[in-house]
Amino acid sequence: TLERPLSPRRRRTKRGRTDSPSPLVRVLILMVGQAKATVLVVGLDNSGKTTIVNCLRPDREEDIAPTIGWSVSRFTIGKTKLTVMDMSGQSKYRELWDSYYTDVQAVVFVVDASDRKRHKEAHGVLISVLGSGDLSGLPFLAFCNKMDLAEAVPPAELARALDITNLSDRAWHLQPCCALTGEGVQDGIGWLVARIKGR
Ligand code: G3D
Repeated sequence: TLERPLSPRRRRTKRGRTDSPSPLVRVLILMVGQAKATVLVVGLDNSGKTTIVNCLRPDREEDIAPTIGWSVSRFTIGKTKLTVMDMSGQSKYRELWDSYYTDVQAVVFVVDASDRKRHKEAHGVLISVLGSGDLSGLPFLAFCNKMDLAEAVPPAELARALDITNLSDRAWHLQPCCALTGEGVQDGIGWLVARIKGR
């Protein structure tokens, strides 16, 4: 789905999010078993990590708290338990990240597609994350977030800016999304869950 445009928005809840997974994700949910997984969610501050995590939680009424340092969230998709480590992208916290790289089964990297001037910085962070030995070979999902904004770059352009297309040592997927509405988020996680099960 690298260049797939976002479809017209699905029906939304009063809080502005889609209220059911797509048919594709429902099929993936049926396919997954009892696997437990720890998923590392990283990205620059303000990229939308907290919004994505809250959008996936069954308890959708929870308020979105600002990310300070790091936080751990647990939620379930189908029968697969996911633990998400949502860490601030602010540079003063980055040295904390690698202490959470052990016992991780997948990596999610969130990028604000509309913030073109920070894509180089995001690329630098991504290099350091994917360069960690603890994370080598793990399935890698990149969310190209904030696709609802006019300034958002096309996913293919973001893939070039982050040099994702040259990744050959792991399964990867670039998913355009809008965390505010949930569009694309569950599809991306569905891909990740299927990859974790397949390992
Ligand atoms: P972080 O956890 O990566 O730091 P947040 O980022 O999830 O806190 O999101 C930062 C800001 O971006 C929030 O706005 C949030 O509402 C907004 N945001 C997240 N995803 C999207 C998206 O897909 N589209 C748009 N337009 N905005 C998004 P505020 O105003 O609360 O700071």
